[in-house]
Amino acid sequence: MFRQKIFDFRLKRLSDGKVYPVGVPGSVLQTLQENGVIPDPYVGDNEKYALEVMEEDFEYEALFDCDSSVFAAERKELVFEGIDTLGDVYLNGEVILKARNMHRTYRADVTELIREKDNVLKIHFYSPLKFIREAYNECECDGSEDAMEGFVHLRKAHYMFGWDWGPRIPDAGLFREVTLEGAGGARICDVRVHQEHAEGRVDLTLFIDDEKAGGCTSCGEAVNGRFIGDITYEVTLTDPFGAEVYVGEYKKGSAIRVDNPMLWWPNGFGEQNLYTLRVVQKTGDSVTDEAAKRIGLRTLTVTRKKDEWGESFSHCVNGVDVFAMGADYIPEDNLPGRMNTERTRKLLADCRAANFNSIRVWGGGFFPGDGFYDICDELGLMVWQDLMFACGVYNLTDEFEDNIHEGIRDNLTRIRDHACLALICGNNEMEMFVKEGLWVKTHRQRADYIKMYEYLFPKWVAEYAPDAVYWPSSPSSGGSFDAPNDENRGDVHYWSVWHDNKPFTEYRKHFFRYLSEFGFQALPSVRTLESVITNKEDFNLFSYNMEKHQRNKSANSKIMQYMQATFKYPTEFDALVYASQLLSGEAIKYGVEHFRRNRGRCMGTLYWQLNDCWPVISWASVDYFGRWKALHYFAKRFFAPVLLSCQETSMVSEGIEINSEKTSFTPAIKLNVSNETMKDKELLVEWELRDSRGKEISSDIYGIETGGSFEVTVPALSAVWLSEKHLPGIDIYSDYVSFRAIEDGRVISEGSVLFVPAKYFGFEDPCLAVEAVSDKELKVTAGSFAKNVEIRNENDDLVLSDNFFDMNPGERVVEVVRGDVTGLRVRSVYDIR
Ligand code: BMA
Repeated sequence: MFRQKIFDFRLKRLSDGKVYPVGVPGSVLQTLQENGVIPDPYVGDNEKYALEVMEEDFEYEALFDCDSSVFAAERKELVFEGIDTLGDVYLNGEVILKARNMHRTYRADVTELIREKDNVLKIHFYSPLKFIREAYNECECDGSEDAMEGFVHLRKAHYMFGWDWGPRIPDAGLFREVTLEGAGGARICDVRVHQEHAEGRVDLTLFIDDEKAGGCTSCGEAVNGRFIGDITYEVTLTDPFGAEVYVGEYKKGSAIRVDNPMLWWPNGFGEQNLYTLRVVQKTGDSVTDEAAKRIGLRTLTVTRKKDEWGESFSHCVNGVDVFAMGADYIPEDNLPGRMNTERTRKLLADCRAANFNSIRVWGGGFFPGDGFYDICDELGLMVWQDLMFACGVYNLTDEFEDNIHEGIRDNLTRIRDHACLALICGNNEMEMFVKEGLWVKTHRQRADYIKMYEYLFPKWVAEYAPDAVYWPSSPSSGGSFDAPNDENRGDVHYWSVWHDNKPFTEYRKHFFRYLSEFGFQALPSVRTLESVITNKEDFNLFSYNMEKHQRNKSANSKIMQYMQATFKYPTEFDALVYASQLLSGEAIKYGVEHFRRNRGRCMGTLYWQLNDCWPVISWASVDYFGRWKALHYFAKRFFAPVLLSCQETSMVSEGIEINSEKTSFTPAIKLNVSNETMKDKELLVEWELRDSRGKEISSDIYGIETGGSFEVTVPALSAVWLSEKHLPGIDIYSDYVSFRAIEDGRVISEGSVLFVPAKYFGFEDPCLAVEAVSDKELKVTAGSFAKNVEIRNENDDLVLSDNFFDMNPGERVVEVVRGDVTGLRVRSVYDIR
């Protein structure tokens, strides 16, 4: 097999005939912006110019000669990894394909058309806006009001038409590579690996060129999915250290045995061992094709067992039920050509750094590239993969069915052998919404829901990814409109904290089996906002340009409402950013800690959302530029493999307000250690009551126990409660409890709790100071108790080993993970005023 990349394209704007060089991957809008034709669509309200442009049609053109090796090959195919979206493709004047689906890999046999020299590859891109408008006029199918009317009709990532965190910028172009392939009489279309695990061994069966995958329309008679003629396969399997564990000819149906397999585990449970499988195809004596893939030896299923609460739901890896910890992933850019593996690697490495073991690819974007899954394999992130259907009712015509079938087949065959693949999910939120009748206009649409997600999709998954788990929707209890968001079964999206304005404490009333969405918005760093809001006057939460970067219409008022419940009014914009980030961190922490304390009943928390597709106020914990918001540091702490947390009885947990008739309650703490590792843990747990200066309060002041230190054994994969301590008579307005878990002399988890909202607590000025001890280490000092200490640099792009942490008076050293140490600043909750 010979391959030649076609990348030298030019973009023609048909309305004025102007021509620009365009990168592949790349796009129309990216090119127009780079050439100064349109302003940066992310700045101010510039998205309107980008949107206007997308009313037009565009043309891509590449002139190329064939590499002699490709040209000499018997069969030639053009492969398009990503066409966005409506493109008629011509080679040397003849139509070779009509692309209508962004979620597809297109192949066209060009053996007859290709010339040795001067080939002309042309793609006519039609306006996606015109298309959805006309389609909607013909058939009123509805979906999320944040996206443009008619978006459901086009197999193009939904978020590009707008979302409650995304702009309306439906770009067009080639967002992935184009390759010309030249093959001999035979080629490998596809290799699927099936694993059978037994005690001390794994048997691998290969399905080479599986005809059913359907991805090889052009293989022709020569191969056609069977071992025919004198085609043979040689297989090499190498272990994670590069040692060959199998080399030999492969006979269809036989098994490759791996003794003493090195298993693949998600982050926190073991190694991410990856084997490499190489398949060499020979026709007679000559090598006609080769394929390679990395696989992890593991079983990865979902455990659903009836129990006293309902039915469990957890990922089961190599027979072990694990607690999923992570977040929901959206596409990393609104201009998809700008995404690349390097950016993705940085983002996913930041997930691992925050102790994630899971990630959910949300269904309103597009399937990530191969690099994403490779990195998840390497980092040990289990992938919950939605199929690309979200918040919309679809018109299931025969044509639509064929189109989505091809898209699902292409992607499942591409990703199915990845170790990280934990689950394939039919859609985002549609079982729940169709049941409620949201966006549903006809009985037929309700019937089509079942046909798509509960008949066609499971059938296609069984065909193209038979070893993967299929789950009909997120959330779901298993399908058939049977209480999709039931808290006692399946997965749940819980939004009452936030969308329904419920206090953080509301999480504690629930014991979800697996929470796949819950979230809380925060502003990104001022530095991030400065990239899109250029006028100083606009640095006001409710200004026109700020609200252009806040796409959830009631979100700013929610931020302010929760702010009022928790902090003093932040008079400076920069303090507002900080306080809003703390709120988001506290909210999700409140939830995750509670769910981890109830490990067993609860087995997963994926918060909404990991990342952003442009600079915006959103639920993300890492912003568009990769800056960590407070939530990401909070996540690192609340997803720690061993977590010491405190369920406090406070004014907040008791729902008491200062002007309530009843204001008395007995403050209390109940500590819990959750151990999400495979090892039993011997820990020393300490706690003490302290005053607002951070001084330990001795037991005779209130005549109660005011501290303790004890050894605890926490079995692997369990959560253990320590006995509750009542603290009657303490001064809730100035006393707090500080606690920590110590393993082998090292603090591995710590925190503090207040008994009143932070706004009423009598913080003393902690006189914080920070200095760089070296390029790699910073030292912070506090004169008294400091809550949520944040250290920043000039560019606000520091990533530290810890940040936004609570500090008793004294010193603390943190490591610099990235960013330089110039212009250091430090603040704490004391500064929200
Ligand atoms: C969820 C998601 C998204 C949305 C988010 C915040 O339910 O599935 O559709 O962005 O809520 O509202």
